[in-house]
Amino acid sequence: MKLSRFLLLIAVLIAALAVAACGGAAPAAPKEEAAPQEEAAAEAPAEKTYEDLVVGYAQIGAESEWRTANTASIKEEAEKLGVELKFSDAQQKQENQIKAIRSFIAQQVDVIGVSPVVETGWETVFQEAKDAGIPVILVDRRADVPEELYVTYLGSDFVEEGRKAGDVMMDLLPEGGNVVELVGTVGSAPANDRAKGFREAVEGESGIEIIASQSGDFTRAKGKEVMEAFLKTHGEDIDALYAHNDDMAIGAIQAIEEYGLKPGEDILIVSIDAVRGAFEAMIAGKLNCTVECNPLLGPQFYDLALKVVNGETVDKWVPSEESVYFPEQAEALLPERKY
Ligand code: GYE
Repeated sequence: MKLSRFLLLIAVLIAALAVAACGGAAPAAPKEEAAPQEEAAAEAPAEKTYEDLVVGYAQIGAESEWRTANTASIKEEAEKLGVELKFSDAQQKQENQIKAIRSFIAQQVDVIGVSPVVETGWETVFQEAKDAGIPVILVDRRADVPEELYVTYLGSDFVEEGRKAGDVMMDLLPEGGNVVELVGTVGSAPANDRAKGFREAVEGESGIEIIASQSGDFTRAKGKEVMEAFLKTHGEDIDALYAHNDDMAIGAIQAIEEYGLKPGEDILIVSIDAVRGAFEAMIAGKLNCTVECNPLLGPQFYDLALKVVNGETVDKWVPSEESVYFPEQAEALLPERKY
């Protein structure tokens, strides 16, 4: 074979190989890969967006400044995201919350959010939601039910809040003293846990004695009423008050003033929530400390709701981050406070 022919043959072979490699095989490959992808896309349900979400929310009521801020956060965030929200106010009655949940089930909402007013008595209705395939998210307060009956709990560590309040009380009363306690709603998670955490902190060598403990149901009116009764019985023997929320402390402040003593001086006060009213009371020198409990749970709630309906796994507890505030910081911080 002549050299020129041989070279020509080589060139033809190289060209043929090139066509086989690029032109021939290439179109086949994506076809093979595309097929399973197309199949998967056809099988998987389309991801929901916030605009597709229908959420039922069984709120407790409007017992405190905290609750008002919490409700506003849930409603405003729904509006902002385009979520369809069915909101129910149970006026602090468990039976109303249960009714609301049943009506959300009947309306086939995508997700149910609930702040259980008390811890017990939820199994039946949560099971009904589960049977209907509707996930339940506990917001703000826990319920005493088996874990498979809710997808997640979004809220605070109330025991830790109680411990923080107890630590502050020990700093305020280094020699110990007589403390009266205004308890939250009987049987509610924050009342149970804030009582527990406080006791954990002060028991032992602190010299702090809880001489009276009664529920003020988380409201100003009841806080005032119960503080009046404490004063009637114990009068000037009371060194300090531990209130499970700011509203009851604010009610108690009135009772103490009407009794003729100085709140914040004659009777030291530590409470929980860190609402604006507490900052104002600290600025006025009538409250010695407030432990923060964040009510602005709307954004995290809808984020979780969307993840849950789209089949994503979420943690069983999503805690909120919180702080402790004293009178010296109150004036500077008040303008920034959102609740
Ligand atoms: O501390 C109180 C409200 O559940 C954490 O409920 C919430 C509590 C809050 O009424 O002010």
